[in-house]
Amino acid sequence: MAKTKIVFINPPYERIAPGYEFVKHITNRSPSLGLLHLAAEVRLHGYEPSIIESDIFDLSIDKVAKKVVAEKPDYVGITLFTVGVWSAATIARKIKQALPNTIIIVGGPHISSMGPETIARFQEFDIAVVGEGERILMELLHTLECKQDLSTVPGIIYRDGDNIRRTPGMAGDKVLDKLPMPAWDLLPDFPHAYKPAIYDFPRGPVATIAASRGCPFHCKFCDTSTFGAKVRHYSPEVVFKMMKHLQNTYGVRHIMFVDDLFLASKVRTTELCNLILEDGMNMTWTCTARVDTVKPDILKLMKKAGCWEISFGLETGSNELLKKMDKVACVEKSEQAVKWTADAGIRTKGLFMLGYPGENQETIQKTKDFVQRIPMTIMNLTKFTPYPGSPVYRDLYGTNIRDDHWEKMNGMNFVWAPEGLTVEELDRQYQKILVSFYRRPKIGLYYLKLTLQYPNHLFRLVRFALGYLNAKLRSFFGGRRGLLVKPHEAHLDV
Ligand code: B12
Ligand code: SF4
Repeated sequence: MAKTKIVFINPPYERIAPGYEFVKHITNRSPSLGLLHLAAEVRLHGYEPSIIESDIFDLSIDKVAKKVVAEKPDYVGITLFTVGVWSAATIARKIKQALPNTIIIVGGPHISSMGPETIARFQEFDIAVVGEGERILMELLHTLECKQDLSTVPGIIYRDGDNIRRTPGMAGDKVLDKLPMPAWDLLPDFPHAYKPAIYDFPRGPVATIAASRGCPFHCKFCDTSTFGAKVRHYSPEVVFKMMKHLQNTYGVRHIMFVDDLFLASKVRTTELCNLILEDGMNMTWTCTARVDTVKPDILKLMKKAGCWEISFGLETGSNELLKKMDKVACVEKSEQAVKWTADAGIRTKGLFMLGYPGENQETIQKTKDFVQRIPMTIMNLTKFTPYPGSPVYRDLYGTNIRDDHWEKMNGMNFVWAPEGLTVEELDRQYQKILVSFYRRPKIGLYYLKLTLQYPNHLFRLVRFALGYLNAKLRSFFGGRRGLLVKPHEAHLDV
């Protein structure tokens, strides 16, 4: 008997500002780990899943829809970040036109925070799954197959005539070990097509793992609605097993841990490091950490076990802004943590944002001073975006944010400006902060050395440089005097 088919889609979304398409050669191209987990779960229960990674293969909305229609699946599962909602809805509409009986299920961070609004707005989506998806999706599929009442399924949003109904959620297991291993084998051209941002790893191939889910902090800009405040985790043994599997089966040489709080437990981190060291596993890895979770002893052990880079959410150089963000951190602690990390021989990636409510010329100057003062090797600056699901979204909604900015919510557009600053000024300062960090001889020298040590990055850099040159020339010949953004595409009318 033919198996029931489910196509999972990571839809295309605007990841690069118009005019800057050449940037794709150096940006992060990681797959959706959520879909890999879901595909593994449904396969375990006898379904036949497949995965479409739109952006990684430059698939347009039309191409994705055509691919799905050709498959004639019984179900389609789409993962939704806020930025991808509109393109996902267009894909769903096209699928529904060709295959009216295919049931379209959505989930992911946007649904966990804006589920009812999204289902009400987009008739193309049939059912939404809120929060962690594995168990809920299985219960949902079982209920649909048996044509039972949807009100018995936990954690879903569905239509009942003209009404939108939401069922109560379910608590997840404290230990995640029972989940099947993510279905990396279903990813086309894995691991070679999936690369983190340039210089963000020493040598590929690379894969991602989420060793834990959830974060107990409540930073006001952060959307934690999918996994909530309770940290749940895999045992160190299972994380180690996943790393070993990736190394032995796919030749993976670098792991990116994407947990919100990889260092939530020093005990678990120590155990994982010891397992790696006992095995002699020759692998590098990166993770994220809060500045208050690192100390010299654990950093030294992590370095020995292959840790290559830690991403810290440093956010800003202003204590006043950190307080407004409820970050429960201070600039002095951040500085200490970055110094300890550098002393241990691990690179620091600093994650910053510009334009948070309360930002002004003084806080911007503090950030510029801060980034030059600390021994950080890579700086990631995002344009403050009030993502639905973050506490600050609720604070700002009703001022000058509009929900039809969803497709611009990718951290690369200012969809909101703090009092006293315009979007134009923020854009100017955005460039200046990055330039103040990167245009220093010691940073230039560092990247030169890194390129010589790991020449695999050179190829991407050359493609990026050629793309940039091409865009500049086209702009001059098109009468835009070198400006890369076409004027009508430059800003949102906030
Ligand atoms: C790794 C990561 C990335 C990677 C990979 C992205 C990807 N497609 O997965 C990269 C670097 C590419 C990335 C990019 C961006 N990211 Co990101 N990213 C993350 C991070 C740190 C981990 C994601 C992860 O792998 N989680 C583990 C897996 C298992 O969980 P999951 O994907 O959520 O899936 C589970 C459930 O959501 C649900 N589910 C998901 N999809 C579906 C679909 C169906 C049908 C069902 C039933 C269930 C379901 O079930 C899954 C299994 O339990 C999260 C933070 C977080 N804690 O999740 C931020 C996060 C998801 N990113 C975020 C953002 C904003 C972005 C960007 C838009 C901008 C930016 N600043 O980086 C871009 C572009 C987004 C895109 N469409 O890819 C926000 C999303 C907020 C929002 N409302 O949109 C988050 C929540 C960070 C935050 N706290 O604010 N990101
Ligand atoms: S920013 Fe980091 S520490 Fe703060 S709530 Fe989000 S995941 Fe947790």
